[in-house]
Amino acid sequence: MALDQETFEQLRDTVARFVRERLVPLEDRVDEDDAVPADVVQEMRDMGLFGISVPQEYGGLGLNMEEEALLLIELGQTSPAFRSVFGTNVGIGSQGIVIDGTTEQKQSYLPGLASGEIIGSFALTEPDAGSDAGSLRTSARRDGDDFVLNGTKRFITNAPEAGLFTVMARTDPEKKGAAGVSAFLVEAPRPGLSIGPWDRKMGQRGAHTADVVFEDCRVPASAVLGGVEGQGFKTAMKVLDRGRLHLSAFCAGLAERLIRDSLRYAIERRQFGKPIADFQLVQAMLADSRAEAYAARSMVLDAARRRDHGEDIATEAACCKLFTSEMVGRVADRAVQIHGGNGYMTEYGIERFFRDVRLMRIYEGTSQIQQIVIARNMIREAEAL
Ligand code: COS
Repeated sequence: MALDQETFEQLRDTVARFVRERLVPLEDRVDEDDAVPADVVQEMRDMGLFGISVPQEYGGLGLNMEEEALLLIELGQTSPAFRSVFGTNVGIGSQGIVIDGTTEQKQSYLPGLASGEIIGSFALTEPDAGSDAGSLRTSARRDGDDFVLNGTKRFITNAPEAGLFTVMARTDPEKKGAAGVSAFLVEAPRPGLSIGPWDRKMGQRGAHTADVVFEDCRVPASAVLGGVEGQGFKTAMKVLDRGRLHLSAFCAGLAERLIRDSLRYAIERRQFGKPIADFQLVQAMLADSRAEAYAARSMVLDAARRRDHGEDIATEAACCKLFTSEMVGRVADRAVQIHGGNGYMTEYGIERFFRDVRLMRIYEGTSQIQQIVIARNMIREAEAL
């Protein structure tokens, strides 16, 4: 454990109480306003949520992956929009710097990301480069001591709020695939960088995504992450391995919330003269959800511990993302079913979760990409024997 057991348990209790008492009552309002209230964001800063994964020497809490997963399971007990406020700072918006940044880059950016003063964002996806991330076309052309960026990034989480983007761009136009890609740390706002209007989405209202457009946007050569060109794709993959575990833990938490709501409803709701929880067909749905959520929690914590022990967890992270995101989709579907007509109505909030969790199977790598990663790694390992 990175924190001593008692300190960590206190933190976990504080987060669980914050979720229960502060965030859950705000779920409808966040959905209606499409925004998390500013005072709640400040409370998240004060609790250190923006910096849970940033090393303590740079002002964060320096949690290990297991501790982060345990906190994310607590944070999954409410609307995903809340996690998105600090999620990029904890994951894809900071970890490129933590994993591959130079000492100067860590000193410049990590304290601000950890405190939540700067919002970090990760710009990989493009209109024509989603699952095939290595085919990205945003270019970074060397010009004296600078690079000049041109291109469009799509669906970028927290782009409207971001003060720092980790941008994957092609520095070597001769190399078509992953090898020609470099990562840049681009501060915003700056000339040549513009943010599109907020995307209108199926769910997760309150979490914002938008296009990020570079038009002759000039950045100094010192903005190359780690100071080495051609490493950007690998950095992105390492960041995503970690991000996939983070999201998997979150899915496990979301499932627990949906199961709790479903169980309570099944006990209170009466039909045919008794609680619907007495009916075995309802019990089957509850039991399947419980068993799957337990499996999700167990596999996430196992993979997190392995990462903390220094193991390469690319395969395990993909297994977790594949299983937990599909699992929470099934759990949400059963939650709607158990709630019957009420599950379809906005008032109960279950249909909102149903829409919110649909994204889990798509972002940070679709289920199909996770399957490809798992199978490719299996074949590679077998061939290496
Ligand atoms: N960690 C470190 N390095 C990795 C890696 C990982 N997890 N995965 C791949 N790499 C390295 C490879 O070793 C390879 O390096 P070498 O050329 O030196 O051998 C390089 O990166 C290219 O890898 P690969 O050949 O596997 O790249 P592909 O173009 O075939 O793409 C997939 C691989 C499909 C797995 C990748 O494009 C992907 O993850 N796509 C999904 C993107 C995504 O999740 N988008 C979500 C939005 S971002 S929030």
